[in-house]
Amino acid sequence: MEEWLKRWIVFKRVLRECDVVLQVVDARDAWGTLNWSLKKYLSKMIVVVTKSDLVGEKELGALPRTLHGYRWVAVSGKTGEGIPWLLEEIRKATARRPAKVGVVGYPNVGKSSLMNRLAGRRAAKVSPVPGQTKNVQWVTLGDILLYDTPGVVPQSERGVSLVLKSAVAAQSIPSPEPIALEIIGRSMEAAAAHYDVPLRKTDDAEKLLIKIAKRRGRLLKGGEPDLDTMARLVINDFQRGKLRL
Ligand SMILES: Nc1nc2c(ncn2[C@@H]2O[C@H](COP(=O)(O)OP(=O)(O)OP(=O)(O)O)[C@@H](O)[C@H]2O)c(=O)[nH]1
Ligand SMILES: [Mg+2]
Repeated sequence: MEEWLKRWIVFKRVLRECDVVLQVVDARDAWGTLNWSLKKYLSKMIVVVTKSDLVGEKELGALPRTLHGYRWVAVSGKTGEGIPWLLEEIRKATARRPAKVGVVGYPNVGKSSLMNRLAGRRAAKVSPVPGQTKNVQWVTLGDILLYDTPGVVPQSERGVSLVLKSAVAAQSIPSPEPIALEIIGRSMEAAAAHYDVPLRKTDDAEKLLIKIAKRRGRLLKGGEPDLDTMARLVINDFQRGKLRL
């Protein structure tokens, strides 16, 4: 499986399943390293502006109170500055215990360093070369479960256009979910109508795919929707012209 797809899958799982998501950005370029496309996770997201030791008070002070709507806290994975405050914010953000807390962000912003600081020990490998963390790694910190993830850049179009042009068969795609979401996202109304599921205003492509999988009875053993299989079916339908968008 292609590396970016593996990362993407881990990233989406952590976003979906964690109670709190720490989106880590680099203080030297907070705006540039902020993934703008994660708005739907806003309510459980805390933006962590790390490497604050590398910028002056003035630069931090110049950041608005929220970054594109996200509340943020400044820390340093190097000096430990701001870490106790962040821990307090995490505890306040969810009543769930143990609390699942995911750490996401661009490659090399300082996710693993932050996790090590929060955990108070060297649990994850840190490196100046982007792409150090290859898989999700977790540590427990009392009643908090911390998940470190590989860095991802916002979802790119790689591979998707080929599938949309039907140049690649649905069966041969290692991870069909992002592509099916792209297809559904083109016209949620048409997709909802085709699969005969109700469409709510609050639905996004992911919610719709879940509904479609349930409607079609594509479920895993535990009753969870089988998104992988359903995504393949959506791509198939699209490629064969059954699903018109
Ligand atoms: N000065 C300073 N350097 C930091 C800080 N946090 C991380 N670094 C450095 O930034 C580089 C990347 O840190 P990592 O923690 O490995 O970053 P990551 O986000 O986990 O990277 P990937 O796993 O590759 O996505 C390393 O050289 C760290 O030493 C910080 O708060 N201050
Ligand atoms: Mg890392």
